[in-house]
Amino acid sequence: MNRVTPELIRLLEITRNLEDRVLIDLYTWPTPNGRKVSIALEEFGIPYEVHAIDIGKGEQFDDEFLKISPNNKIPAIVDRASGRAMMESGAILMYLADTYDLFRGDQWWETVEWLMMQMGSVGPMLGQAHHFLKFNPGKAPYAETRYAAEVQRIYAVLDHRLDGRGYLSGGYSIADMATWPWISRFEWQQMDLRAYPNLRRWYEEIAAREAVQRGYDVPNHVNAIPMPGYRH
Ligand SMILES: N[C@@H](CCC(=O)N[C@@H](CS)C(=O)NCC(=O)O)C(=O)O
Repeated sequence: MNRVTPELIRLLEITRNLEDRVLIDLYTWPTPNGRKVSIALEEFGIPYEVHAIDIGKGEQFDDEFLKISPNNKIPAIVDRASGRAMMESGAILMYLADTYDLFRGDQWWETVEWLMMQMGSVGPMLGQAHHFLKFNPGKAPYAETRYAAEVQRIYAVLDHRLDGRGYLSGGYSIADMATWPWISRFEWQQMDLRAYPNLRRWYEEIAAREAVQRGYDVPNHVNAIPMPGYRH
């Protein structure tokens, strides 16, 4: 029979203190790449402290930040336990999955495959679409055509992958956490999610997660999470 001993009470106190202790410093801004990591930290339940790096004001070029993120981009983290500083959202997500043994998907290498697909295709191509379609329309017709086609191709690939599958790699994983914030900019990409039923189902399901809603508003609230059929 288990007894409540003074040792057990002490152990519970230590565990509670550990839960309150900040483990990770997060340097970020409310963009798709930044939200990948704030959403992950919320999902993992890791106590973290947020440091806003205003990339509109050029704070990513400050000497102190460059020591953590030499490529002058958010997100970046510092793990207080090891002192390790890390840049690159994909590497950070793998580090968290590996360190805490969570959200690895059903098969680790499939998770890595879809995470890398996000890092190599989803992010860079959709990011270019934001530049040319949303912020500079009419300036470069070739680029607009090229990136609009790439966005449509990528949405179709993801929709096909999610046909008969809940998530990109078996269970909900870091691959989904990396991809979802980019799809949340579907309006900037001039995409109608209603034309991609599997991707839309996946998107709405993840949007309903409380950890995702908390992570979306880090370091500050900009807008409500866009939902298909609604305009923001
Ligand atoms: N491959 C990087 C991309 C990070 C990235 O592009 N971050 C943007 C914001 S979404 C940034 O910090 N831009 C500032 C700049 O380029 O000066 C990652 O996934 O972490």
